[in-house]
Order: sequence, then structure tokens, then C-alpha cells
Amino acid sequence: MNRKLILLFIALWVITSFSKADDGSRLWLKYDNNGKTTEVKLPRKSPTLTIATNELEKGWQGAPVELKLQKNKNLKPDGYTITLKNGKYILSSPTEVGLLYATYHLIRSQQTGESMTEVTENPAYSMRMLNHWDNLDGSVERGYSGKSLWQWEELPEVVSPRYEEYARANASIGINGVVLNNVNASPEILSTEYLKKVQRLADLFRPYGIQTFLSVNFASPMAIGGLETADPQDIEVQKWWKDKAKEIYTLIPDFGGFLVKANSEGQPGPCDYNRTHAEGANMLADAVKPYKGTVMWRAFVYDPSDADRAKQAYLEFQPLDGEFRDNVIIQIKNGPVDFQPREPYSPLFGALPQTDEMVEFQVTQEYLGHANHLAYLAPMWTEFFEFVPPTSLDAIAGVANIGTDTNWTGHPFGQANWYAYGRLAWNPKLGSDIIADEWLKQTFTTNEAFVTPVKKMMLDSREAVVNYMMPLGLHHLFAWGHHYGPEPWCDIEGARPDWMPSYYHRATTKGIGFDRSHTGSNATAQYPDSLRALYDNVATCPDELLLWFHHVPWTHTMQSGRTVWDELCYRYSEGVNQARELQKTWDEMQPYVDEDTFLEVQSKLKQQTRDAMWWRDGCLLYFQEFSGLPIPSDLERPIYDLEDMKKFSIDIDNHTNAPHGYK
Ligand code: BDP
Repeated sequence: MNRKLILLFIALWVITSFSKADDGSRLWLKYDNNGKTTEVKLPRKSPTLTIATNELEKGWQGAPVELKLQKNKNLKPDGYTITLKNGKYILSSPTEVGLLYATYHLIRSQQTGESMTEVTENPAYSMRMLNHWDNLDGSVERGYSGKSLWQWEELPEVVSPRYEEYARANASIGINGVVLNNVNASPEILSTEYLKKVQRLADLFRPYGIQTFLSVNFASPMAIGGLETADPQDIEVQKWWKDKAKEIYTLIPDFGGFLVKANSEGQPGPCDYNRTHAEGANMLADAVKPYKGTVMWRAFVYDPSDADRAKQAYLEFQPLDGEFRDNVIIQIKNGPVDFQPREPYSPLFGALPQTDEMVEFQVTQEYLGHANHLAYLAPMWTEFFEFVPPTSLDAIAGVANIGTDTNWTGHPFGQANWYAYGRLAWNPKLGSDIIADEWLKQTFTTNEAFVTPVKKMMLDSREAVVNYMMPLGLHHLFAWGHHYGPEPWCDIEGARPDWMPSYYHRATTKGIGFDRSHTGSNATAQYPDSLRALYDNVATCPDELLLWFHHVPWTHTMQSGRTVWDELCYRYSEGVNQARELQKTWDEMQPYVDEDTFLEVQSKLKQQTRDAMWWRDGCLLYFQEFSGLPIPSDLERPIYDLEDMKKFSIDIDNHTNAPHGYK
């Protein structure tokens, strides 16, 4: 072999081994080792500014940079400006963390090829929260990417390097508050032993501008305090919480506060003592008030005895407006039921004019294919903001999709949802396409031959999931237990009716859908007038929400001109076609991504398409038993039998709830 050829082989070997090397662990922050030193001028030395300097030294290749701490009446505390003056970038902010955000902005613009002109940025919310549903035993409720990041048994002595990597990733997208533990909270988290572990994490997160919060169990005074009651009116109970707050703030002076799930799905709460949610929340709010702490009180409540689960949060919370302390924020899921692929927005938003409200999105894909399906969720969240103006909210939360998996999120594209959530928490007006563009360019390549088609995949993916799982406003057709596959037929004796799919789809030989109009549960009356009228009238209700708000005959004509039955068939088929399109596009992307990622995504897309067919066949064959109508002749026929579908089940891993394959 001649020398040139040998060199060529070596070069190819280096390139291929490099292209194989991407295990996804570096997320969208792939800018180390450029080998160029940057001149960075600092106003002073501090842990936060050291992080900013390190980032610039690692990644910035442009003009010299100066960081300036400066008051500016146009800037909120975390806001910043970037200007290019005399060949130098001036990053200015009233706070150090604002300068860190400016640093990440500067580097991002370099990675994405965005031209840097004058920039002024202010976050929409001062609290941009990431909620972990992590249990102290290392499992993650509805987590599909390994175990909990928090190695409780090793803390506080041993500190995993991933804690700082995690904090860095959050800071790079502006997330500034984390709730470490599950809303179904173990009282143990408030024990002195655990608080010392929490303190260690809080110390690590602080320089990244991240405040630490905890989910608390309302009955903690009984469980770990030895009291006989958790009644919020009891003096001893109040004292217990005040003492506990004092202990926490001694360890963590900037502790953020508490997140509370009370009187929901079996969790204890003030209603156990005939007290209201306001009385419960206020007691905790008073305990953290001296330290400027916040209580985020969840409105995710429902009771099997009530006529319509979708109405409950409004019914319980709206009458309490004005009764909450000013350091209480009511945390409301985006939709009135539960993180379904498509829901109308929760009418509780806007119904509490005298109370602070925040939205809770679910970044983890509990109801959108776990870590197996590519479902880019920014379009779902921006859809919410079309109805609930971002300015009407006081804070924002997302339920994390992060775990111990090397690539953090299981599905490589799950990272995009973490990224998108952070970016929208900073600026809810950003378009889904812009965020996808940014993420793709930083994570993979700026090559448009890759970015354009893959961005389309991402933007189409959520609607694909809606179509193959639950089109036309159908919801909660999920299998008992794992919320992954379809079980519209599920009927478990003695189980809560509002945990059964039939409670939601109400299919009979006469028709399908939940009548929430004035002739039914009248949930439509909870919406502001214009929307109430639109949703209440079967003729004007948008097709995509028809079966959420109406029970209609199978032959009812939709706005599309098709009958409900035909439209259902078309939408399910469309969902499968869309999943196939995702596969096709991805197959052409091989030249642009490292081999491991390419193969992993390819295999997950195969599973997604298989699941889409499972959903289509399961749901259509089941509903056909009621409609008695044929599948339109131009559509693909089911390939399974209903009886087989009913036997189909999946193994769920004990710790991660992740499906491992079909039985
Ligand atoms: C549901 C989840 C359940 C959570 C609950 C919640 O299935 O695991 O505990 O939400 O938000 O979607 O509290």
C-alpha cells in the first residue's frame, strides 16, 4: 500500500471512530476542545463567573469578551444585554447569573451560526422550574431513562460528576429552580439526614443560579414528627412546620420552598381535617415566609364520586380565589385531565384573578410513548400558550424526563424536550421551529440537508402521536398501569371508574365521546364566554376536540365533511403513515449523524411505527364493535385481531416503568 493510501485509511479510521463516539452525554453543549484561548474580562471573581469564564474558554472562538455587572432599568434580575463594541463583546447584566445566561447565549449563537447583533433578553418568569418525580429508593415515577440522578445513599459524602453537568445543562437553557423529589413525596425527605444530602446538592447547584425546592408530604408532622395530627389549624402542627423551615434554611439559606400534592390520588392533605386547600397552603406559606420561600400548591385533584373529572380542579379551587397567601402559587397542569396527547387548556387558568398561577407541563412522555417514541413537545406547549397568554402566568414548571441513562433522556430526541421546555420557560413566545432548529444545530450539525428534514420530523411528531393514539379529542385510552399502549376495552373490577378508559370514551352502539356540553356535564361552562359557545355547540366545536366535549352518533358529520367513524379511521391511518414518514426521513440522515445515534433512533422509530399500528388496530377494531361500520375501502386494513390485541401486553421494568418489549 502506498503512503497516501495508508494515511487515507488512518484518516477514515479517525473519522469513523470519532463519529461513533457520540454517546449523547454532552447534550447540546458540544463545544469543548476548540483549542483557542479567548480573552475574558471579569468584574470580579466568583464561582458563577468562573463557570462563565470556563465556558468561554472552552467554547467561544470569537472576539474578546467583557462581562459587566450593571444595573439597567430595562433588565430584570436575570436579564442581560450583549453588544459588540470596538471589536469586543460586552455582556452586561444586573446579576452574575444573568452574565452566565448571556455567556450561554453567546456560545449558542456561535454554534447555530446566528448572527450576533444587539441582544436584550429578559425571562418571562422569575421561576423556571424543573420538577423531578424521583423517589428516595432511586426509582423515578413515570421516568423512562434509567434511575434517579440523585445517589441518595452516597450523599452527602460522595458527589457524582453528573450533578454539575446537570446543573450546567439547566443553566444553559435558563432553568433556575429544581424540585428534587416526587410529588408523591416520602416524608423522609424532611428528615435531618436527608436535608444534609439536599444541602450538598443545593450547594452544587447554587453557582449555576439554581434554587433547590422539595416536594413535601402533608402528613410529615405525623410520619416523622411524632404528632398525632397534620391538621393545619393545630398549633403543634404549625410549630412543627415552622421549626422544620428554620432547620432547612439554616442548612440552605436560599432554599426555594415546597411543592405540594395534597388530597389527590391518596395523598394526605388539609381536606382530611375538613380544612380547605387554602388553609393547608397558607400554613406552609407562613412557615417559609420569613425566609422568602414559596409554596407551589398543585391543583391536580379529582374524586371518583364527582360527575366529571375534568371539572374538579376548577370546582375546588375557583371558590378559594383570594384566600391564598401571596407566597402561594397554584400549580395547574396544562389540561383539565392529565397530560394527555391533546387536551383543551384547563379552565382554571384565568379563573383565579387574585391568586398566582403557574402551569405544569410534563416533559417526560408518560402518555406520549415513553422514551420509545419521537414526540417533540414544543408544539403542544405553544398550543397551550395560544389559549393562556404567557403574561397571565406567574411561573412555569416541567416534569423532568431525565435519568441515569448516558444520554440523560433515553430517546436521543428526548433531549430536545428538556431543551425546548427550558427555552420556552425563558421565552414562551419562541416558535417550536426556532427551538428545534437551535437544538438540532447544537446537537448534531448545522448542515441544512440534515436540519431541514429532521426539523420537519420533529414538528410533525406530536400530531402523529395524537393521530395514532387518541385523535378527535379522545383521551385516556391507555392500558392500565403503564400508560404506554392502548386498552380502550380495559375493565378492571372494583377499580375507580375514572381510571377506566370507558369513563372517557363512552362508546356505545349509538355513538362515542364525553358529553361535556350543557346537555352533559357542562364542563364547557367553565370556559370564558367565547370559547364556551364555541366548544358547547357541536357544530362549531373544532374537530380535534369534538369527542372531548361531545357524545355524537357514529354517523355524525364532522367539519371535515366525513362521518365520525370515517374520520376516526382516517386519523388513525394518518398517524401510522406519519410514523412511517418519520422512519423514511431518518433513514436518509445516516451520513450526518454518528452511527450509534443513527441506529438507535432508527430502531426506536421502528418500534414507534409498530406501536402506532398496535394503537390503530386496537382502537379501531374495538370501536368497530360499537359502530358496526366498515373501515373505508381506501385505507389499510388492520393486521391484528381484536382478541390478539387484548392479549398484547408489555413488561414494565420495576424501577423505571420502561417497556422492554412485548410479551
Ligand atoms: C399522573 C401520573 C401519576 C402522578 C400524577 C400526578 O400517572 O404517576 O403521580 O399524574 O401528577 O399523570 O400527581
